Amino acid sequence: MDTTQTFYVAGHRGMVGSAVVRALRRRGCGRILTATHRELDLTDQAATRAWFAANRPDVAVIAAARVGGIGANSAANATFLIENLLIAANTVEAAFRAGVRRLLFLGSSCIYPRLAPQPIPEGALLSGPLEKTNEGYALAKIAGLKLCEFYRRDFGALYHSLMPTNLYGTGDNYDVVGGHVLPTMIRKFELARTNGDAFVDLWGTGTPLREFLHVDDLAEACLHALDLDDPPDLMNVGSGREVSIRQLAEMVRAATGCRAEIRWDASKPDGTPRKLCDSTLLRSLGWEPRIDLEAGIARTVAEYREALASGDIRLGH
Ligand code: GFB
Repeated sequence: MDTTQTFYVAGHRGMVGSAVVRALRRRGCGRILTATHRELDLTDQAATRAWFAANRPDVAVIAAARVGGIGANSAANATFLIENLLIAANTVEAAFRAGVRRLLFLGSSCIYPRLAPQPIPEGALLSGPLEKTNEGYALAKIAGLKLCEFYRRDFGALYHSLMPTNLYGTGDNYDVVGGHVLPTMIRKFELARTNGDAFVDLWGTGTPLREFLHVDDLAEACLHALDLDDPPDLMNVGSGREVSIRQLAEMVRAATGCRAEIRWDASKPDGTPRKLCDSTLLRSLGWEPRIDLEAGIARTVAEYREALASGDIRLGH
């Protein structure tokens, strides 16, 4: 990677974008452009075109998205589809018009069919029906990765994508209604511990299997992908380790020191039964995850406590 290039990280205030900015700085990249939502609304095509034309980065990393856990997604498929579709279409098109040489688009492992073979290879894309709880988000991300593939094929632009598994870590959103499962569990167990509650209510049956990756491992994967001269159009990024939601709950409870009993609310959705990425392709190109789940959870609990104490924490959208 040429560290003298100008990088634009879309979504730099989010968990993924902020991790990418930190990783670029660690690499010695000095010219990193960012724009807050107020400065640039990526769902606005004219504004996005104008921003790219004025700033002309060499490389763009598209980590901006409306994201959320199973609750947020299943309640708002229309919003997740339209906002993420606009962000993908506007950034890819505006980047190309402005001569951006390289673009890395970030998606999610929910692009794959609900009942894809496990671990899920990249080739499973579009081979079956999607999980209904996040169909809107998945469709937008499929459109985004296909846009990159087609701009590369049709116009020779070096635009490519990574599809991370379930992420967690520094700067996560601790919204107990709309958030992802891991930060939500941290918040629920911490609240129960400090309130002395007897029970913590979790969703579903606890039987679904999920794979978790620390966001700093994903950020290194992004830099790794950007280092490749001829990257595959699409690569999965996962830790390779699967845990059940029930196991995850026990791990988070232990990490917080909470003694409350877990109650499972089976009226809430389980979502897809299993979602383990096959990350052989990226691993064969030299990337590997470094943060194991126990250590990552311990670190995230400590960061949650610090963020809560300082008031610098996201508890909703
Ligand atoms: O991270 P999460 O919300 O989303 O995890 P997905 C959902 C799983 O955790 C389900 C269980 O099996 C839930 O039943 N769960 C248990 C809980 N307790 C809780 C809780 O208190 N809160 C939450 N949120 N879940 C998301 C997609 O799917 O994965 C997104 O909706 C994205 O689009 C993301 O792709 C990576 O893993 O099911």
